[in-house]
Amino acid sequence: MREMGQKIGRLLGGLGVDPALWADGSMPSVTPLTGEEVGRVRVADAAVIDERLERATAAFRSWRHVPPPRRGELVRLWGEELRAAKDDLAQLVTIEAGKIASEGAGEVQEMIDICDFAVGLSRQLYGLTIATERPGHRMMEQWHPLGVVGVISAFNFPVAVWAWNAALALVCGNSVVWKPSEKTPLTALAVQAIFDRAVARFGDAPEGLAQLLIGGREVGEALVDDPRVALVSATGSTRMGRAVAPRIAARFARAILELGGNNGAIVAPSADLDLALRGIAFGAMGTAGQRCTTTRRLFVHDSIYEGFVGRLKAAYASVAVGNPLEGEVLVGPLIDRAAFEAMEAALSAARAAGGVVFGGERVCEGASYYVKPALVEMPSQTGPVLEETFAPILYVMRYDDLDAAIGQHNAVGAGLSSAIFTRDLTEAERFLAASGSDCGIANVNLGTSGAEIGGAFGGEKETGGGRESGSDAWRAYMRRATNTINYSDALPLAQGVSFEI
Ligand code: UN1
Repeated sequence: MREMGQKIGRLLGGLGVDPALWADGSMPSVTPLTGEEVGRVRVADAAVIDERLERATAAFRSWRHVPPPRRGELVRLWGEELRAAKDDLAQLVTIEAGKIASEGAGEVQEMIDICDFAVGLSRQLYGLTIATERPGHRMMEQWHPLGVVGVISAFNFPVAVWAWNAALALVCGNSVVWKPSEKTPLTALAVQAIFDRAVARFGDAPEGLAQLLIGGREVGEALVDDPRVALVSATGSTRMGRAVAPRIAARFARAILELGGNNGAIVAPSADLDLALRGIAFGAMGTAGQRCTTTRRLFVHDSIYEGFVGRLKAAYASVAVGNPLEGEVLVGPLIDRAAFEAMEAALSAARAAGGVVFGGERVCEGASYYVKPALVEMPSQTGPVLEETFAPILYVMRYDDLDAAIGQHNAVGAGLSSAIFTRDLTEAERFLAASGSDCGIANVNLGTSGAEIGGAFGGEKETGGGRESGSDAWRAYMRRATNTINYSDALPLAQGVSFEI
């Protein structure tokens, strides 16, 4: 116990986090590696929330005047600080979220990548020049900063999701207020300290440009309801999204919602089965099944079913589960007891619906929750298969007709990520076509998880429709103004309307 506390203290101290912020507060931070408490953080009360939102509003008012490439310079410095802090921050992610070392490092790399992207973007916030029907006129679009951006993030990507939002929001001229998951406050404190170092080097950034609000549901609700917050970017369950979306809509604020995923993959007869096996193993078991992009449903063609599922089971049986600080494991712990109970409940429901469960056992007792990933052969897509359970459960089903399999694939509420493994071009294209996968992400010959930052990230239907990260996702963080300028002496009206006075 003492050892883990000391390690955390060393890491946070090295990253410049004031011990007063995490050592004697009221909210415990627990590591899923052992179930021990490793910190006690201070929680923002209503007065602190109000003060920070006031500061964020003032910061926005000044930051919006700073030229975008100069704003990009802050993000460039932030990326440098992240590079320097990568190993320590990755270890904190491992301790607080339970990720294996390479996934912890990968998550910090994702932050660095989005910083690089945002620096380039800071010179590319392009608007269009549009052909106008009126002589002596010019029509164009401008993209202006939006306001205070509220970010609500989940435990499973405790640092990268904030970075996707913050890096874009900042170059777009906004200020940011972040409510991290209650399960991962220490990584949030570390990230804030790293960001503050970049601000110090930058020199003249307004105070309160990016701030942290640690706390429970009430903090998230404050961001959702406060008229000072122009955009709420929320990552979490569909249930959470259903609760917050109408409240954000009621005050006509903007929302980016990244909600649940119930991601499916299809393995077609022509697939490279070695590659498919690896793609599915990482997608389904990686991060202990706790990514929103985790592969949860698998449709395998009848003609290859026995052999392929047999190989998959062998992979499930051999995968190393355990404490990522103590050895070469591929699957770390579930985040907490509630996650374990949800997994148990889903497996019972699957058995009741005729499923045959392989794996899924808890591998140690005590206050931590390590489980063998579960593969469940299902007679049909029913019961728990239709829901997202945030745990390593892969439901496997047979198919014989691709169109029917795509129909089944799309017959769930969520619409985040999807994949097909095939070497048949027509099958691949059918999966990617308008009548194919209905997800925001559709891949061929790679798994459902592990997207890179250059593409827009997000999904349809109950996933919420939001897009973050690359491509033109930045537009959600700005407001568009259409400007028409008349440089003639006449006033021709559009659509040929005549109005002579
Ligand atoms: C999430 O699980 O909330 O595509 C985000 C991926 C990661 C992001 C996941 N780049 O799996």
